[in-house]
Amino acid sequence: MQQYKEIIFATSNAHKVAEVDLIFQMPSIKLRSLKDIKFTKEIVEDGHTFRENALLKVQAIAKEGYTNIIGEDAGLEVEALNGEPGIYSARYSGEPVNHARNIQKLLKNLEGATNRKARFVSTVCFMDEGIISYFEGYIHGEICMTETGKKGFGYDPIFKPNGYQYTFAEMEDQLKSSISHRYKSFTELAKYLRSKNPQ
Ligand code: ITT
Repeated sequence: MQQYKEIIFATSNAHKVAEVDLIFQMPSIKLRSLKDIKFTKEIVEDGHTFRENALLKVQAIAKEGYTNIIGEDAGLEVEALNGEPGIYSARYSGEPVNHARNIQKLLKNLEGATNRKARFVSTVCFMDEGIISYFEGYIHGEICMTETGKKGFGYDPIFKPNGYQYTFAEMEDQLKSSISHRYKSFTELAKYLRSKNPQ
């Protein structure tokens, strides 16, 4: 039976690592980040979908000789903007990545819009000795008129999930990590791993 002792999480985003540490409670698995394996090259994310970009992250690390790898591509889709910024969420307002500028651009593009519905998407790609599987997670909510809160990252200060009166950036880390798009995709991955490796 396959044992998953060590899995590389192909991300350089420390917030994602912290969130996944809260979500992914599997004692038999040690998640190692790119920082842990001292991988510092840039991974070019030029795919056309979340899946393609998640796979590119996995492939970049597979080239280094690792076999069990997670890549996640995530983003925000705004209904009134036809799904923008989507896969371009990180670089919505250009290079270098700047979350404050991205938020300003999004709020400007939504000026006057009555439909402020949006969703976060998380697509996880897992490579397991060459076998590729994908897991998706979504959370629906709306884009606020202004920024509120200092926690989290990215668009968190302007995203209010449905059923809550405050933004992701105002929530305790534990709460965001129990309802988010990332919670859903990584919980699906955890189920898959448990089914292959009962504890
Ligand atoms: P890696 O590629 O190294 O994993 P990244 O931050 O570049 O890290 P993504 O390519 O998945 O990650 O970028 C997605 C962007 O979408 C990210 O920069 C944020 O702007 C936004 N985003 C994704 N998840 C988010 C979340 O939980 N809260 C707020 N914004 C998020």
